[in-house]
Amino acid sequence: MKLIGMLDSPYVRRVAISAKRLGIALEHESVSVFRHFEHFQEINPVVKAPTLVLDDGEVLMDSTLIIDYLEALAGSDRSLIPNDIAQRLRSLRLIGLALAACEKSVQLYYERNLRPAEIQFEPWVERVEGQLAAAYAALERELEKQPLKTDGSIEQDGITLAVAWSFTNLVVPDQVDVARFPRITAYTAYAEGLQEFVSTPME
Ligand SMILES: N[C@@H](CCC(=O)N[C@@H](CS)C(=O)NCC(=O)O)C(=O)O
Repeated sequence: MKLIGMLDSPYVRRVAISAKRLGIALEHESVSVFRHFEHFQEINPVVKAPTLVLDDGEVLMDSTLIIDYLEALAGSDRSLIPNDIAQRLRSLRLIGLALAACEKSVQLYYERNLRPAEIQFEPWVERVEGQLAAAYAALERELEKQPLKTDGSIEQDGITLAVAWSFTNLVVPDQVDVARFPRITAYTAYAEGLQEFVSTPME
């Protein structure tokens, strides 16, 4: 199976890291949705990263759906989502918040880098900035209530949180005041030191 997309996409990176953690080998092709638009279109006409091309040529997109498929291939004993219903709920809540942070960071990045300055719409930018800050504030509170383990293990909530924070710091660093989010910062430093993260650098 081949994973298509650049690792500077948090969505591509969470799939690549999850696959390693699940013990599933994926080939990786760094194709940009912008610089290699036409080549990407040949693989997936919708041009969404990540795209997973299965061995029979079937094409799957959306990081959460791809991870769901990889989870099923790996089997429930390797799952990165807790089975216990209360822990599962918390994990899904963290993942949802981290994915919202990814989405808002992407929107700010696109607004700043794709839309000409003269037609930028400040109320929209402020709205997105507020949503991004709210997502990280909620995540910081969640880590205060119940820290994620830093014993060498990591699950989908930790993967998505760390990937999101690293991505936000890369593309909209002015949006993240590290002093306001000490737990997220410390957890991300832990995660970025794990072998699966080190071997999957943002390009
Ligand atoms: N919900 C999707 C979001 C994927 C996404 O928006 N990826 C961006 C790259 S970071 C992309 O494909 N952008 C090109 C476009 O939307 O036209 C997921 O989880 O995979």
